[in-house]
Amino acid sequence: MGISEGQAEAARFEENMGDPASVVRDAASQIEISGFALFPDVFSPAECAAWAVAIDEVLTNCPDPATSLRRHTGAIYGARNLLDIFPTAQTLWQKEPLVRLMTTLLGSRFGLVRGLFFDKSPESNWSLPWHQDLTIAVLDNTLPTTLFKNPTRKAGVPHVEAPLEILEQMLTLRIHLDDVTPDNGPLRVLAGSHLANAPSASDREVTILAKGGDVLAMRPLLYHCSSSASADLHLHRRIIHLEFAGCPELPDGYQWRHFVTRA
Ligand SMILES: O=C(O)CCC(=O)C(=O)O
Repeated sequence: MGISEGQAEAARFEENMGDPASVVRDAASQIEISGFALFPDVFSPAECAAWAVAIDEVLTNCPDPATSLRRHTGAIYGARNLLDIFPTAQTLWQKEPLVRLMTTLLGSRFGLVRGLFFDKSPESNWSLPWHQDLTIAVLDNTLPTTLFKNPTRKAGVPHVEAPLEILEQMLTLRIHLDDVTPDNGPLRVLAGSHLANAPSASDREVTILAKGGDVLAMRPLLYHCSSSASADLHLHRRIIHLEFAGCPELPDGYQWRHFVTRA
């Protein structure tokens, strides 16, 4: 039931594609209620293919194992610090309806604060349990604070768990470079769970199926998980994952590591 519901939502957006304002209005209200919305055909197959090749080249030549994440076989399954190693990620999102969506949900001062890359395939397979995305990348995570928690370093970059007030003003764009089918480890989300403290048994589970070029917008507080891809399938499931925040300033003297505004 989750799958057909996700497809119906995507079809509704497609019908409205002639009117960008109403596409964004519908998506913004869906995100407020359910925590996510899927935008079909934002990028072309040619753009997705070019980015997949360019990222693969960067990661293949990246000597840092904490940035270019690999299996012991050498297969790449993802990357941290995408904004540093693939600067195109700092600008590729600057198009409609994405900018209008972010302005609507985050306000006019929003900026891009972190980029990741995921590549799931039988050679680089993985699954993740239900979770929320709570950490942000900052310049210095050693400053005294009662608001930020659990300082860590990921690929050399200081991170902290952010307070709810900041996470509620964030939005993630997942740009699909490949089709996502029920068999290649789709993301599953619990609709509406971004509004609660914990997932509940009555939450509606939705499987996010997509075409290459589609963009999923989701709140980081939305509970999500994903299963492994089927072993007999040879499709990649590559995703550029970009996180945006509504406000350039952070409390307690903390600073975002990146805050990329639109040109
Ligand atoms: O792409 C996936 O399968 C899961 C990624 C994820 O859980 C995350 O972004 O936190």
